[in-house]
Amino acid sequence: MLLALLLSSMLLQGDLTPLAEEEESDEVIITVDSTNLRFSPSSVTVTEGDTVRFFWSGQALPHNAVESNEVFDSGEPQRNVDYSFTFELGTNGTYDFVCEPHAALGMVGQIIVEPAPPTIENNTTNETNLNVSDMSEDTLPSLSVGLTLCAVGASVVAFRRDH
Ligand SMILES: [Cu+2]
Repeated sequence: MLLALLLSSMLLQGDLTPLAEEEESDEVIITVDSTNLRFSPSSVTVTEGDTVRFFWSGQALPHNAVESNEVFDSGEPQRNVDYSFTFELGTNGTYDFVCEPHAALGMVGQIIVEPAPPTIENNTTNETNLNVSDMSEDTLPSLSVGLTLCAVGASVVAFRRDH
């Protein structure tokens, strides 16, 4: 019984999690580490729709972040930079970038953009969102059916043991 309940709640969470993630748009911050000559982190993996923010302030040296194919460019090297770039849908791929003044010293980085999870058509999404609010009503019947089956099974086992 307890196991069935646990399994049911795990399944429920499994159903809800992808929906929650779909609406999230994350921001990943890349800064400069204490050596003054490295991006930190120098390699990140994001998902389409996410924003990468190059952020540092009060640096000893001026830095920038320029993508190899000029996909993004934070501009002139500066000690204070706050530059954001959002990877829109369809931009999945690998992006190499450098700090121009320090590229030769190894101040380089890489951003891997993974495809966004398959999107549901707008109509379907709305329906799904509606269903989430009605989730308790929708899932309770199936939950009780499952529990009833478990109870029947348990009593059959008990019956056999008794006889
Ligand atoms: Cu630099």
